[in-house]
Amino acid sequence: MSKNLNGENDFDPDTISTLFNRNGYVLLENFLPISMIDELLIETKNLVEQYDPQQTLNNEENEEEVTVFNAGKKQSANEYFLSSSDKIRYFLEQDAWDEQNHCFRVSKINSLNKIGHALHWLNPVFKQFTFQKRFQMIARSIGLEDPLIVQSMVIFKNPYIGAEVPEHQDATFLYSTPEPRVVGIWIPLEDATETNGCLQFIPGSHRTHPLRKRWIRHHDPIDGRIQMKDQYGDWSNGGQEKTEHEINNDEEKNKLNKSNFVSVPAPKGSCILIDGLVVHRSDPNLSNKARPAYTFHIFDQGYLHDDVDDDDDDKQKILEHQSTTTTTKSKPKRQWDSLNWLQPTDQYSFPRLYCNDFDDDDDDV
Ligand SMILES: O=C(O)CCC(=O)C(=O)O
Repeated sequence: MSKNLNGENDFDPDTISTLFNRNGYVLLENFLPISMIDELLIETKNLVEQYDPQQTLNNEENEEEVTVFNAGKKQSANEYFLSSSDKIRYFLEQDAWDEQNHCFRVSKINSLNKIGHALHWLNPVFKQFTFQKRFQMIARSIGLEDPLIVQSMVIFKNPYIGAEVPEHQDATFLYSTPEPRVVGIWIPLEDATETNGCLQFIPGSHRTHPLRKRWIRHHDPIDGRIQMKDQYGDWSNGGQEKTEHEINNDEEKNKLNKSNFVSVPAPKGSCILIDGLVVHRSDPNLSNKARPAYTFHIFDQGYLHDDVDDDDDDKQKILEHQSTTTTTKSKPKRQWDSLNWLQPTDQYSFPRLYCNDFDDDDDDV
C-alpha cells in the first residue's frame, strides 16, 4: 500500500481496489491501532484458558478421540468440526497429541491450531472488532455490495509446532453460485515474518488459476454419515466431474512451484485482504516466536437491481440503503453453496457486515 506525502499509509478506496484487483491481495499497513490488537490477544488468552481439552476428548458427538486440524484430512470426517459454524470450538495441531501415550506433547496453549468458527458473532470482543467501520469501509472499497460474514478463526501458528498451510484458494472451501465471491480479512496479532510463517501469495493468480478443486459435503455410502471429499472440475464453468486420470493429471499440473510465491510479512497493526481465488499458503513455524492471527471470511451475496441504470448516484443510493437496513428487498445475486462444509443453521444466519454495527469506537476512519 503506497504512502502519501506525509509518509502515512494511504487507504484511498481506489488504490485499495486497484491493488486488490491486480494482485488478488492487499497489505494495509498501520491499519489498526496496536491497542485494539492487544485486546484481541488478551481475549484469545481468555479463550484458551477456558478451553478444557477433556471436553473435546470426551465429547460424545465426537467419534474421534481428539479433534485435530491438519488442513483437510483427519478432521474432515469429524462432526465436531462440521457443526462448528455457529460455535466457538477448539482444534489441535496434529503433532500436539501423543497417540500412543494419550497425552499432550506440548503445553495446552501451544497445542492449539485454531479456534473457530463463530467468534465474530458469539464473542463480544471479536464481534465488536469484526463489525467496526474500518472493515465496512474496505469491503466497500473493493466493491462488495452485501457481504455476509461466514466464518472467523484465531489461527495460532505456535512456535515449533505451528503447521504449514498448503497452497490453496479459499473458494475451494467457501464456494458460491453462480460464481465464487469470497474475501478473507487476515489480521496478524503479532508481527508475521518470513521466519515465523507469514502468508505467501502468487500475485495475480486469482485471474490466472481457475478453481479446479472443491471440498464438498457428501453422504458416506457405507455408514451414511456426512463426510467431506475433494471434487475436481472446471468450477468456473458449471463444475464437470473428472475422471481419475484427469484428476491425477491435474494434481501434477497443480503442484505449484514454491518460487512463484511472494512472501508478505505483515506487522502487527496491519491487515491483508485476500481474494477467494488467489493461491496462497504459509510455511510451518519453526521459530521460537508465535504467529497468531485473527481472520474472517466474507461472502458477497450482492443484489440484483434491474430497476436502476448504471448511474453512479443510483449505485451510491443503493449502497447507502443496503448499509442501513436490516432487510433487503432486492434479491441476492449469489447463493451460498449447499455443498460447502460450512452452513448456516436454523437458529443462525450469516450476519451482514453492513447492517450490524457493534462498534462504539468513535474514531473517524
Ligand atoms: O494463517 C495462515 O497461515 C493461513 C491462513 C489462510 O490461508 C486463510 O485464512 O485462508
